[in-house]
Amino acid sequence: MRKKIALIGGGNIGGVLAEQAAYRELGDVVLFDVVEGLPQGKALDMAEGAPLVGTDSKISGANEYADIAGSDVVIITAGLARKPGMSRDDLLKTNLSIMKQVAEGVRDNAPDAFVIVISNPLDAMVYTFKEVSGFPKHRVVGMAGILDSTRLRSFIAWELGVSVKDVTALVLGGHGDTMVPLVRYCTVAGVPISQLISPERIDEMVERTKGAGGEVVGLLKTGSAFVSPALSALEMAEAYLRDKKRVFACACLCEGEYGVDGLYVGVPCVMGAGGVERILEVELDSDERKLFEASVDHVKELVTQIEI
Ligand code: TXD
Repeated sequence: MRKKIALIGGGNIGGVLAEQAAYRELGDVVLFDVVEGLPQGKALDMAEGAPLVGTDSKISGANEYADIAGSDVVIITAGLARKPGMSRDDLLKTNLSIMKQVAEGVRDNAPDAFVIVISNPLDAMVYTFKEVSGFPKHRVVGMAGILDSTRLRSFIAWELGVSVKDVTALVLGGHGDTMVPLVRYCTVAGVPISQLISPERIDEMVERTKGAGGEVVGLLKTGSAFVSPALSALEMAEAYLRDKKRVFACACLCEGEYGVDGLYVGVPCVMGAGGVERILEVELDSDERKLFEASVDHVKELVTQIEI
């Protein structure tokens, strides 16, 4: 019996999620959107291409929440994306009302699902989903740090001309300009990057990581990054579905960890069949702690604007 994956939001990221989830046979895929025909058209196109990939995953489009019934995994991209000049926080008001609607639909139709929230402003959206749905914290997580860490991994690999496979990086905190790339924990095959790259270049890569989302928005002009966010969320979904015990930076509900209580913030966690199975508390030096606390304060300020 194949698993069932519901994708709430059939836009740029939703389309890549559907295609990759089905073509990797992670499960049967239901692509949901409020726009009539959009999810159905995308799903039909992907399904017709299946023989070329050899997948037997079913791919369907839906405009009714009843069609996501019994989903094992729900990935949420519903909401507006940024345009040039917009911050992620500018999306709060519009996407907040969308997220409340989505949370009710998922709560009522897929009450046992593991939920990955992607919509921005991420830290506020995942918090909203948790509050409205009432799902347990291990089954509600935000996709952000894994993408930010992946972007930094790419910049390090390009700088040194090494395989991306041998680069690790860790970015914690809120998913915005206050995110905290932990340079001390970035390595190439275990070698700290401080032994391989000058401090000046490391600072430039850290700044590029913080601005990486905006850099793509500025180039696309009509929307934001969609392939790397989709691939990041699929790593998380696969870790859950295949009980892989992967360690990612994700927006998790902290209840005392890192001195944070009652907020979703990007922290390293172990992801497996139990969802967010545990949060790993890594040591932060005084500078890193200061940056992390400033990032948490920004998330706090954003969340105070939410009325559930
Ligand atoms: O790292 C991250 N978390 C970010 C997240 C990385 C990149 C993009 N980030 C955010 O994801 C972005 O700022 C947006 O808030 C979401 C989705 O981005 P995407 O690029 O996929 O946006 P699109 O292409 O506009 O798709 C959004 C879809 C669109 O088809 C709408 O019709 C649909 O959402 N939508 C809804 N679906 C379901 N239910 C409701 N109410 C609804 N409203 C709009």
